Amino acid sequence: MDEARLKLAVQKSGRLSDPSLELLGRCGLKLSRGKDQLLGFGENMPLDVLFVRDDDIPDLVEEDVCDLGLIGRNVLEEKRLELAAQGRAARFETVRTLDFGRCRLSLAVPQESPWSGLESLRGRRIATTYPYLLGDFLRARGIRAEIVTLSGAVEIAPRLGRADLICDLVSTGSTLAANHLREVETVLESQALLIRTPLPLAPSKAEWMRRLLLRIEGVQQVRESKYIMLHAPRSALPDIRRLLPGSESPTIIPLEGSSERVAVHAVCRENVFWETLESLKQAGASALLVLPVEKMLS
Ligand code: PRT
Ligand code: ZN
Repeated sequence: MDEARLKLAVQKSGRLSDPSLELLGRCGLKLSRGKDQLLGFGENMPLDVLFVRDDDIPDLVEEDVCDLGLIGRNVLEEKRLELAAQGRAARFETVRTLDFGRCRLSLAVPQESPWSGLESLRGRRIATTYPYLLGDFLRARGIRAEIVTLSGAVEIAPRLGRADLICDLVSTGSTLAANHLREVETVLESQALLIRTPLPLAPSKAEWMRRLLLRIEGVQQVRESKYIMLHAPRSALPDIRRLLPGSESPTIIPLEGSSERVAVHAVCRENVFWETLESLKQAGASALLVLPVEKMLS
């Protein structure tokens, strides 16, 4: 592989694949990739993407095969604890928290099982694919329970008699409901992260990493940001400024033929909801217009 190009590990096929590629696309990356090819070549940036199983991503960054990786916090923290158990410190750093892949690692008991807090865990068998995270959670709370490590299909373990309860990832909760399980406690909140090797990079790579991070920041800001335009009487400006969500200093433009009314333009770094528009209207605003923001660089 070319040493002058950044290498980024991304999940090949799974829940993180599409949002990861979408993020890179929004950062301007054009990737050429043959069908089923493991390596995508960045046509317009010195950045190549390696497509792998998500579980391999921390190792690839650890072992310097890749400079960067997009990975769920759950997988990363499990790996960190696994390395710690072997007396090794992890050699990856989190550089950005991303706004996709949200889920939580939770404890769930069979619907009819009584639950009176963490005490109910003592001496029970808990099935999971995250033995290190669960072990750490139990240790920190002084609870002794048996961890049953499985490689998948955790949600059916109680029905099969292999465990009393489970510790698994949840997003909507419909898998738990379908398996007559009830979520009782969160072990870890998770979302996708961008990780990097802690090793220093060659200057050209470091420069592209810096640019990529700035673009990711821009993409994240834009998702929430809106451009808002409205007309208002000058006297209402203090109220209107208070109501504009997450905006710094709006632009005030005089309106032709009126000394009393002005146009207000502002970038709001939060979503603008109907309630906000209604309050603005009540404060005296008219001709309200909310536009999406395409790109942003500050
Ligand atoms: O093949 P590979 O090893 O790469 O993929 P994988 O099967 O290990 O992972 P994948 O694609 O299922 O998930 C990748 C990452 O997505 C996870 O490590 C999490 O960081 C994140 N993520 C977000 C989730 C979920 N949401 C999620 N709901 N990962 C798994 N689930 C599963 C969960 O295990 C359970 O079976 O979905 C089910 C529950 O979903 P709900 O919506 O019914 O609650
Ligand atoms: Zn996996």
